Amino acid sequence: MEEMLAMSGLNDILCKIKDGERLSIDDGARLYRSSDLLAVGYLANLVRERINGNNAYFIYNQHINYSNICTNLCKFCAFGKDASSPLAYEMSIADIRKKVEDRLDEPITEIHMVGGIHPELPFSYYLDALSVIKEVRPDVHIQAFTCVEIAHLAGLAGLSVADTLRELTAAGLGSIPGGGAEVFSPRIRAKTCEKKLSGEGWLEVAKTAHRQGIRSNATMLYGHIETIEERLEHMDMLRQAQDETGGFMTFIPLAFHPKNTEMADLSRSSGIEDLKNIAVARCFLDNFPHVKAYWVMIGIKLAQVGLSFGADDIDGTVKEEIITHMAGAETEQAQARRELVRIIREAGRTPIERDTLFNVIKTY
Ligand code: V47
Repeated sequence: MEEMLAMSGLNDILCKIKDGERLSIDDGARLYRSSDLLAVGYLANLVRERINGNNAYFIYNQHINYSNICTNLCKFCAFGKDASSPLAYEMSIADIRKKVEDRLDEPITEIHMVGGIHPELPFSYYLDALSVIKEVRPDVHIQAFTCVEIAHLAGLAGLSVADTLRELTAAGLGSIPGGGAEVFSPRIRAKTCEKKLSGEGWLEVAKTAHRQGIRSNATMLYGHIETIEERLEHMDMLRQAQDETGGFMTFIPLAFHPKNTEMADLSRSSGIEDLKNIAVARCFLDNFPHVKAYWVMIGIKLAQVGLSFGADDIDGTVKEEIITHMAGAETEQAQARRELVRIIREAGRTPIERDTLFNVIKTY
């Protein structure tokens, strides 16, 4: 394989990876532009196995999207709706309670809760949403509200981000999911999500959380109008933030789904693109402990292959996913735990059910 790498012109990157040397943006661009997918995957697998051995993680989780009403209305999003849309919805606190109660017989350890930037819900709604989940299911870890939502909540509360996070944590927030990062480039934000919190703003919320001991994830939405360099600059900003705080757990490349969005003329990403985004991220983000192949977006079969291309996590059981399915995802709504275990085993990895913070629940 290493002879193959010499042939693919990536030998110097192999040496850097073996020596634990950080890759430059230029190295990352060469990996993206290489036509030798197996060579790129081999490099990513070296990093993956150095950091995570043969482990492949999953979680038993539940998604709750409390409302799709959103004032940002990003061009790549099919989920967010104006309040006047017939497709707009908003859960009451009683609805959220019912969602949690309905699945009390399942061994769910994490509730992932995000929504849009709602123009009217008060700060108390978000505190009550957290509290009611904890009341019904006290042991569950709540991973909720993207950095974009948290900046909005701080505005609603009239508090600093740090104090807002203190209030949210007191009500039950455990950690922060990686959404809302998109691509940090101001060019991409101006063209696709001009009303959204800036990339710097997103990073500032994440770093503030980390300084308080709140862990978070990071995403990158790829496969629309961004360039390879913009992807790498995005990851470079994440890598620098991680050097400062060490608070990120997982990086999740998100494959753009165009259906029902204002960018519906674009095509879906290819399997090669999906695997390259996982692999380049694994090589480039040397200080991120985990890289996730999110099966909801790339399908369970490609997520399985992703476990040999740098990914060590495939997210979880999920069951009710709206954001990607509104945008045309044809993947399942849920995966049974035994199915996740089976596909990980078949990939030759050790299936590990984890909690949100990567404590081991069970090794299969
Ligand atoms: O922030 C929106 C993205 C994100 C589309 O932290 C789209 O573990 C593809 O962040 N096509 C929400 N993507 C999902 C998310 C997430 C999911 C699972 C796990 C974690 C985690 C985070 O989805 C949004 C946005 O970046 N998104 N529209 C679309 N059409």
